[in-house]
Amino acid sequence: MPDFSTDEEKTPFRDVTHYNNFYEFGTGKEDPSRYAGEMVVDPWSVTVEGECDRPGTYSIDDLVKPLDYEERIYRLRCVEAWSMVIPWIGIPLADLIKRFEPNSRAKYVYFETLQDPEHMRGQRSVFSTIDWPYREGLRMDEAMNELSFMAFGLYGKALPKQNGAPMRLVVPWKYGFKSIKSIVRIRFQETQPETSWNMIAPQEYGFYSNVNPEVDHPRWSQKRERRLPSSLLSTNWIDTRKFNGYGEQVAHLYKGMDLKKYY
Ligand SMILES: Nc1nc2c(c(=O)[nH]1)N[C@H]1C(S)=C(S)[C@@H](COP(=O)(O)O)O[C@H]1N2
Ligand SMILES: [Mo]
Repeated sequence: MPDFSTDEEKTPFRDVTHYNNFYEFGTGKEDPSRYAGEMVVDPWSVTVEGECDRPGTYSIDDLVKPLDYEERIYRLRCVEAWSMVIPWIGIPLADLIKRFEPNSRAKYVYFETLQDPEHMRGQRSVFSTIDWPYREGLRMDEAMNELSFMAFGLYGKALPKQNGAPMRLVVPWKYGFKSIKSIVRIRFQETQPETSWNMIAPQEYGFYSNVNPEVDHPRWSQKRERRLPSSLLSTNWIDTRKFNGYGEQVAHLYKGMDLKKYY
């Protein structure tokens, strides 16, 4: 299965779990590993609503148990110009979505992260720019693409809390912020959903946000990325690839669209 793997060196477990973005626990890269332990993930349920024939509240066990896990080794490219290679455990997002039987009005799927300020200190911070809960979304055909993945684990273990336990999205051809963590709500919609970073700064973070080295972020270049781990002594800069190297599987989704405009 060459499409779902890579020969590139995997980022060590330690870096995958101690250099994170999860603003619910603070904006520092080590805040999530330090504080996500406070998040309560058991019990966990996910509300499914909107344009589908099987709405309802599902326990995480209901969602996970009947399905077979697979491993996928994907590149993750953050919009901040660092990247990792992570072995995820999970299921194709399409398989999960089909169980809810979206109807013909479902053009987009929206996701929401847990909101629990008592246990998520970043949600209590007066400096926070995000209007909680963290929100993301995909066009339906993007969500049904074979690459879109719902992860329950990494490196063969259940997802660490700082990586988005118990269930997070992985959309490897888009900037990392689309891969929303600790999901509690899935909604099928006719209209394009509002998404957190797009609401904060639409000129910097588009709804689509496909990885594209030809379109710079207004404040920095996207031509290259720092492949982790890196230190002051050794920084591994590599060229960023269009669609993060997944163009063969996804470029067709954007035919006729101005990818610069939709950044
Ligand atoms: N709920 C939530 N999901 C989130 C984020 C966040 O702050 N909150 N950060 C995003 C960003 S910017 C990135 S790069 C990835 C990082 O995933 P990782 O920490 O597992 O590597 O998570 C994404 N998902
Ligand atoms: Mo990111």
